[in-house]
Amino acid sequence: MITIETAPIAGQKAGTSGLRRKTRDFMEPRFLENYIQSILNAIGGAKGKTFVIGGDGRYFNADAIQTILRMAAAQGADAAIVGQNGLLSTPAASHLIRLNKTDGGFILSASHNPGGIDEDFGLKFNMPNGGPATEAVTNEIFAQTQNLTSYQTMESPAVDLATRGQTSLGDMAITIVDPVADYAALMQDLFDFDAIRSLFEGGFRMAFDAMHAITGPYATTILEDTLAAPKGTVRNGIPLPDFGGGHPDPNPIWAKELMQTMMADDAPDFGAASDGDGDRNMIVGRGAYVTPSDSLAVIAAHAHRAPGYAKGLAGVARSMPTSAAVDRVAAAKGMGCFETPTGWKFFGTLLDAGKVNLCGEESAGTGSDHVREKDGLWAVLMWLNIIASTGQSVADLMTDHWQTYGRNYYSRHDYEAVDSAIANTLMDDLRAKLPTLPGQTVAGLTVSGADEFAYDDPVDGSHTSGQGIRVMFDAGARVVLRLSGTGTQGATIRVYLERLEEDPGKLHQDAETALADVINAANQIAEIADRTGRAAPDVKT
Ligand code: VG1
Ligand code: CO
Repeated sequence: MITIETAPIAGQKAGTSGLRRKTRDFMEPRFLENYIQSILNAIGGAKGKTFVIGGDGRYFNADAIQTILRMAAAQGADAAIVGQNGLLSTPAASHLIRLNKTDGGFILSASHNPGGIDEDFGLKFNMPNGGPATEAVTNEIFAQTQNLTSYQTMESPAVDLATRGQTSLGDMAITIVDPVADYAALMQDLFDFDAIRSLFEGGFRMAFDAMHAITGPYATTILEDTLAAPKGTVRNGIPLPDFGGGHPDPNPIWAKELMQTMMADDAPDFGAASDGDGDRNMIVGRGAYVTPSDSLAVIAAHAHRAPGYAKGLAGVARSMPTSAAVDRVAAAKGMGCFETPTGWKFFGTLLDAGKVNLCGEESAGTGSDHVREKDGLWAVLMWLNIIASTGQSVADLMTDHWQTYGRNYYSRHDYEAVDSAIANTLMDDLRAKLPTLPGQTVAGLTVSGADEFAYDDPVDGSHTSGQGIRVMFDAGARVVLRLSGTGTQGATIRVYLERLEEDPGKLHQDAETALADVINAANQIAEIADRTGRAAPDVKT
């Protein structure tokens, strides 16, 4: 073991999901080592512990894993379980942490952010329950980064990550595992694979876009090799260090090719995509894009059709900016329903306590208590199970859903790489005027309430404030504004827009049209165009 002197590096503070920076920042001397040491210090050291290690395969993935292995081995860790070639999707890593009853895991990913030496890299620590470090642990890691004086590592040649089986580093045992096998077995336990296989054997066609990211091998094994989907169902299925130069974010903007395929006359029956690290999903039927908020609500209504959820759901949880569509299903079915801050780390206590077994976010994250992360392929398989069990198309499922529960029209507008000072002032000024808003009429909508979201965790009692500004209007309309916590450049302002429609004759409008008044109201209240100088958002999802 060697001890290397170091000094704190400013700003090593995790955002919504771990620490994300430009890849070159992570490659700076001591940057990665400092952060790993801070994590190990925050959890009481590595001695005697077992960790799961893997990432989404982006540039610097394998190098970072070697650094973690050396530091863990030098500091007395018992064992490491590493995905072959350093690959593990985020949900598969969460599953391995739980399955092997380990002490946590290191996940290397900047998720939906582009990869490559000039793009983004990230690292996050997950806890023994398989979920992202809680706010308390995240804060302790940050405190450690600010007081660091040294780290411990060892000198050794690189561990061979390509060969499955047992190896070691110093006294630490290392198992290189098939990244897919245990995860695929878990999916087989949860879903009716026979029914889904019959669907494909009956000629059902699907397009799955892995976006050159981590889900390629998972989707190929599960969809094509196990469920008999035709070869070629999985597109862009080989993970690349730069994701083929793309932006591995599964939404209609970044998964444009898939959208074109699904909107064409000869479209397949079903389309789906996942993100860089495999925890997000996009669901699209022939000619029918499903918003993530609606997807969550549909799953809540139909989850009992999948064998793993046959007993029904105890409760559901959604992040605050996610639409209230799932709340309406929960109310109708008598399920518990919770509203949490943005980020999967806030679902962990509710899942562990058995209060909820389905969670979701408007940002294309859906998952259940089978792991403690959102899970892209899980959501896709859930939809396939629902389609196989109901015999309905995606479009028909959506129409039925809206007729039963009403439709929460929804859109998110992102203003990216805004000057941080401008974005912060916009939020500060908006916060200051919240008390004056109720009763005012803006763009024809009357404000019924306005506040800044704070959360009291009903399980561990922790309090989290400053989680987004929300303005509620009469008739079920709402605007939410918050600043992104995953970007690496300037500030991203996210504007979340929603309006409930219960008139059966108005359930099939274009979302942006249906939300026109809400969009105008948001812009007037927050003065977005004036302050940012942007006439329109960069991305609408
Ligand atoms: C975004 C999403 C949030 C999600 C987070 C991590 O955070 O809005 O819902 O949990 O990314 O997703 P933010 O702070 O930029 O809005 V992922 O796929 O990076 O693990
Ligand atoms: Co992700």
